[in-house]
Amino acid sequence: MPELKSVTPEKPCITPFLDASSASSVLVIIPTFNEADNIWRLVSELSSLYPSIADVLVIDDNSPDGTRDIVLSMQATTRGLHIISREKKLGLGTAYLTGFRYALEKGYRYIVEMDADFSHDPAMLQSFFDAMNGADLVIGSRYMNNTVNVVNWPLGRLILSKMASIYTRLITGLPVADPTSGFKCFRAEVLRGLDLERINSQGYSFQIEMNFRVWKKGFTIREVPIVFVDRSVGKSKMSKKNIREAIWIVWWLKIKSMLGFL
Ligand SMILES: Nc1nc2c(ncn2[C@@H]2O[C@H](COP(=O)(O)OP(=O)(O)OP(=O)(O)O)[C@@H](O)[C@H]2O)c(=O)[nH]1
Ligand SMILES: [Mg+2]
Repeated sequence: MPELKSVTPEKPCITPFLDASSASSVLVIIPTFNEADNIWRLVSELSSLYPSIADVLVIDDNSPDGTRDIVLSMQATTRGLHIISREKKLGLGTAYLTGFRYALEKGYRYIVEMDADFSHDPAMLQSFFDAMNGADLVIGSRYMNNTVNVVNWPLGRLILSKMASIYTRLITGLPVADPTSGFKCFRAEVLRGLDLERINSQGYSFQIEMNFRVWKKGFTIREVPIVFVDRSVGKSKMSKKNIREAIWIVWWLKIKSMLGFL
């Protein structure tokens, strides 16, 4: 059994796959566009919760608010902090794909997706790591066991998200309670097993498409409960276009899969 690494005094043990004697095996990918008010605190919390276990990769799309400069200034004092700066806003899906390629190239074993706006609590990552034993993809779910763990969302937003989950399950059969969640952890083999070049959806559709492809390849998906808190700082970048895309993507995935083109 490898040496175990403590995270907080209350949680002395972390799951055995995270071997503290080797280099970081986890890469947390955080896409950012105008997250200057969040990124410093998020990176600080991650590096103090998971020292020497998880590296962080920020994918910034030339945020006018200076997000990139904050990350660059933290690099001198923060171990394992990386940044890829893209020239303009190119969308969430391509940001993650860029991060996935980086992770595979560098040999990380576990790859986390996480928003910068504190809707995803860094402390909850511990339960993802625990659940990775025996799973290929762990999804942080707001809607497990018929509960709704969402704080501060307007009712309309909540209904939309919940309906999207039901709709996705009904059309595609994907056995996931929260298919649009953007808080998740992949085993590297899963990303290697997918044809990432063929994925070009964005936003919610990107999450649905990734889950669907992972499921169709026969990988094991597990959900862990999370509490999703609406951002208190900064602006949402989700658009009506993202919602429209998610409506048709489920049919596109289903048809492609039925024809054997997935
Ligand atoms: N690099 C990059 N990051 C993006 C882009 N669009 C959104 N993001 C980031 O992706 C994460 C999720 O975006 P949000 O705007 O919070 O979207 P959301 O969480 O689905 O929606 P809200 O609940 O309204 O906040 C945040 O960290 C954003 O900064 C983009 O085009 N490029
Ligand atoms: Mg958000």
